[in-house]
Amino acid sequence: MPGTRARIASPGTTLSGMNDSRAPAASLSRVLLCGHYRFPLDRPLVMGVLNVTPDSFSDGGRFLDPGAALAHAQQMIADGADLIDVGGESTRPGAPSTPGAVELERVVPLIEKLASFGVPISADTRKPAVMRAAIAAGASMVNDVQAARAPGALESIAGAAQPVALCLMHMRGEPATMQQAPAYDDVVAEVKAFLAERARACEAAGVARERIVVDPGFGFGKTVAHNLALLRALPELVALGYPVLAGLSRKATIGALIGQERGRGIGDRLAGSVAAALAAVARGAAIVRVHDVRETVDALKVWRAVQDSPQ
Ligand code: 7PJ
Repeated sequence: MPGTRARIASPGTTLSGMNDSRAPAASLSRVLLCGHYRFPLDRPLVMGVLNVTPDSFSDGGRFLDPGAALAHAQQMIADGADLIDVGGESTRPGAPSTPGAVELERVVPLIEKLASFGVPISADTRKPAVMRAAIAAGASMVNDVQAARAPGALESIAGAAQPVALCLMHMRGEPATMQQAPAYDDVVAEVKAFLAERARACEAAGVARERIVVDPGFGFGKTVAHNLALLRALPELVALGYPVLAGLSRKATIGALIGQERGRGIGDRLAGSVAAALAAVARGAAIVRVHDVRETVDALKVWRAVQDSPQ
């Protein structure tokens, strides 16, 4: 089986390796342009999470030290991460917002160093000033849990000197209050309509279609039932024609499904998280955002071997 990163193509590489028998309709984007990287989307990609915050729900405080953050990124890349997502603001439920200056200080020097590690670096931020600084520091992607709705966000991305990819995530409300009784008439239809509208707005602003990723935002203003409905209906989001990113790793829904009440901690969500990642790629997710890269990459290799085996 080809190595994970062997498929990261450089500028100008063609879509060799596409499996025609499984090629989707022409309207679906089968390539993701990410800074100067080009991913043929013929296999699911793994995005490793690197939180440089004191308070993120699962790894808060662990990677505030720059040396520890770089070492962790290096390990995730060695384990097969295709992208690294760097976040300097916790968006866990109940989290207060982080001042822009603090976020900048946390992520920009780190992105400058990570930009030469050989995989695209994504900046997980909602703030236009942080987006601009991250792109200038070498980020290849902006991952915005607010789907570029902040005033100036879209302009910062579409107008960047270096074209970047953009992940548009659905979130109902604000992190501080989003888990207080979230309600939808039809969660799948509402999330789908929101993502379609945001993607159209981004294209209208000048972001190329091949640079747009959409994400239902598991856990962002959603109950366990909402998350399960979205996961089950992921093919409906895939049908929008943009690569879908799924982030379920270590989230509260995993805890709820495995029986968190038995006193099990967040570190105990590994197997459940891997199962959720597999469920997502089986329904067409192009990228899974995970904390446990090595285990997820292993699971995906097994899944792909089954998918690709002759009938
Ligand atoms: C997500 C994210 C997600 C995208 C977080 C955590 C919680 N970005 N940022 N999708 N979750 N695109 O670290 O798991 O699901 S923050």
